[in-house]
Amino acid sequence: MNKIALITGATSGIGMATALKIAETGFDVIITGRRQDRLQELAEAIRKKGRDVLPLCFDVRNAQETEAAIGKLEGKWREISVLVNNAGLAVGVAPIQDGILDDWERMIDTNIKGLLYMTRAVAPLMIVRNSGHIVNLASIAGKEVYPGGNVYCATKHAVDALSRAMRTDMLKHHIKVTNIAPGMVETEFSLVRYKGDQAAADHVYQGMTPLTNDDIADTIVFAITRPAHVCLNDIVIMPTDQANSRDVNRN
Ligand code: NDP
Ligand code: 8X3
Repeated sequence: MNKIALITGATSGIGMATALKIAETGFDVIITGRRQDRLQELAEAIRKKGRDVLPLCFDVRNAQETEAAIGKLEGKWREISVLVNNAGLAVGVAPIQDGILDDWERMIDTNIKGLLYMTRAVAPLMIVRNSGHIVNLASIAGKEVYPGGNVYCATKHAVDALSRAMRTDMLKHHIKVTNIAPGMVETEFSLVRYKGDQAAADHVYQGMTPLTNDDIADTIVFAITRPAHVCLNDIVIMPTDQANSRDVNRN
């Protein structure tokens, strides 16, 4: 029987590329997100690769929806061996004194609470099988801070801390926890951050070569295909054109 991986936020960017690459590796996949049409399109693409796929449409900010979606899993779909906690977003770049409460709440509720709800729902399915791998999408924003990054950086610092904390809780259950901390990756991330302003989003990557979805998906596939006794704890992956959150080499 093929192994099962669950990827949150598979309707775009890193999550979509990861779902496709994990499927190519031989896993059957559970894909999640809020956009039903995109989940269906991705499910078709995965089926064409000869893999089984289960799309689940829900909002990770909603604890009840999250618990119900995982609680309803049947048969082989309960045997999740890899959970990729990828769903997340930045909203806005305002300095702290001008922060918009709704932006803050969306980031905190998705990036921290959503990741917690998913992990709480899925980890018991791994614990009964005494094995598994949780991959958390943190960020370079979880290692450093930058102007206007305030709450987004705080949520990713929380993910970084949770990865370390989860690793201690999961230790006796033989469950690996990998923290992935990318720099700039060109996805819909900046379009979401700038609330649909395409010119502002394009400006982020102007004159430099960012990472791609596939760069991160390849890294995740590498991490989850190491031998049972090997865990990659923390991976910082940057574009060659970016030294840290603030130093970017542009033409
Ligand atoms: P995208 O905007 O392209 O994708 C984000 C995904 O998250 C979408 O599939 C979206 O699906 C999902 N999502 C957002 N909110 C929710 C929610 N409430 N419930 C369920 N799903 C949700 O961005 P990326 O692929 O770039 O981002 C993926 C992760 O990588 C994020 O955690 C981000 O913080 C992190 N990251 C990104 C970097 C970058 O530069 N791009 C760098 C470092 C980390 P839908 O809207 O359908 O719900
Ligand atoms: C996304 C990377 O540098 O925009 O997490 O915060 S950054």
